[in-house]
Amino acid sequence: MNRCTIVTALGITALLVAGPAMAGKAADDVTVSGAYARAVPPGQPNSAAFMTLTNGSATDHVLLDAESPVAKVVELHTHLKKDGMMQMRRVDSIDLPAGKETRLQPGGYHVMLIGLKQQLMPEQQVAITLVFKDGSRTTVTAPVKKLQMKMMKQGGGMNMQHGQGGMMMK
Ligand SMILES: [Cu+2]
Repeated sequence: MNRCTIVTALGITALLVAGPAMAGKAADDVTVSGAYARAVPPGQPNSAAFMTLTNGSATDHVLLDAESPVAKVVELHTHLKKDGMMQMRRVDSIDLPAGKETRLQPGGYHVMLIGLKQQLMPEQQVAITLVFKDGSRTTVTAPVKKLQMKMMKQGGGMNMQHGQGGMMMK
């Protein structure tokens, strides 16, 4: 009798676990590619991470939050032009429309890393967890990269970063 009850309970649990997965969780539907975090010099308290989020499903999803162990506070930000100046502003969420690619890139949406607990140097890896509105989460590993702008020294191609645009996340 007891055994029967346990088997039944397990069966119900299995149904409950399998059910939501079939509804299309954002973590399953959204593919993250090209993630990276910006390298910062010593003493710089903040940085940002960028990536492309591709929602390959027929369901709209929403990115609600992000987390990372390298910063005290992590926020979703965008850039707005105000009085001719680019300003950052926190956003409550970032829409990930069905079948569309949403880019987090310099000058636009980004994951803001505030109060760095460590210096971000090239070749390091930063874990970033994306939290979606439906409660599902994805953690990506973002390599730390120097942004291009400070690398143009003598005009030649010597300072070009390799692999630009060709990076794939596993
Ligand atoms: Cu920002």
